[in-house]
Amino acid sequence: MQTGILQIQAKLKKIDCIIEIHDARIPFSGRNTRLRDIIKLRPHVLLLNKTDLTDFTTNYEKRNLVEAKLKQDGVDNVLFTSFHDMNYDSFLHSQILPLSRELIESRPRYHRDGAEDFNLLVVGVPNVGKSTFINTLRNNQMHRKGKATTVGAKAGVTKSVLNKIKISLNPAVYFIDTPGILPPKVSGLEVGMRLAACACVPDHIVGEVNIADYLLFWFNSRKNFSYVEYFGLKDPSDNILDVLFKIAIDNRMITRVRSIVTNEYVYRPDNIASAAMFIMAFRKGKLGSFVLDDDYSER
Ligand SMILES: Nc1nc2c(ncn2[C@@H]2O[C@H](COP(=O)(O)OP(=O)(O)O)[C@@H](O)[C@H]2O)c(=O)[nH]1
Ligand SMILES: [Mg+2]
Repeated sequence: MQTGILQIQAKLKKIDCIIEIHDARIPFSGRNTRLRDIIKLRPHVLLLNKTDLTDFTTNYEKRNLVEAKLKQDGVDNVLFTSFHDMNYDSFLHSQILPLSRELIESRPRYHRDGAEDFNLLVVGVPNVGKSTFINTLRNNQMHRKGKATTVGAKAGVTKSVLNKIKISLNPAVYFIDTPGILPPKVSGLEVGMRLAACACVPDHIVGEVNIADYLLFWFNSRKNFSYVEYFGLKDPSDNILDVLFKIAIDNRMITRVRSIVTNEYVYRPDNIASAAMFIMAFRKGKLGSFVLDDDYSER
């Protein structure tokens, strides 16, 4: 999993600013600390994306707290985004471009002094929206008439050429068109569970039932019982197997297993399928809008 960092380091020579994307539901959990060493060399903007799944859109106090805490950690430039509902043109021209230009011009450009173009690299852990962002940029540019679109690699010199998407003419600003994939930093069980809940690590690694169990614990400990109504339960419960059993029965999620006692097939509620349904309800925002990292002071 180190390859992500190594690839980014290799590209870095030609990069003027790093745009890191992370899931807004976990502003602190899972961000790669090794990136910090890299960031010190380059200007850095953090996009906290998927704000549509959080209450950052309405709770400005929460935003300010998160920004202040990130600042303490050395992250000075934070933008809140939702790639699902945003005007990319206005985002680029009124936010990303002015901010990255200001950052780039305010410090020496290692290896790149004298270069007239600006290269921006998108990095982040899996599933935070890197491809969504880059693909939209690429599509937007392709549909623009009369302008050069993506700058492809030239035959034979592929190794030294970065594929770039031009987003501004004067000065020429490019996005490198493949993102840097960072391995999530799992510094403890709780962080691992939050990353898993946000799909930054594959479900089967942590296990669907474990992820659902963590979410149930998180909801109950915040006295948030939206899952009770959503899944038509009688009462809140802190027993994940009871909850999954009910969801499985209601949704006819049944699996056939061979009994070790009788060696005959028996039908059982499918806990994994109902756990997946529970997790999906959270991920799609059906249980409400949340910031899982709500214990700032402990982090
Ligand atoms: N709700 C929501 N989902 C998003 C947003 N941006 C991206 N996604 C979804 O998150 C998933 C992962 O996105 P992707 O771009 O593949 O992430 P990558 O792994 O970082 O490249 C996809 O299902 C996207 O549709 C957003 O702002 N809000
Ligand atoms: Mg991707």
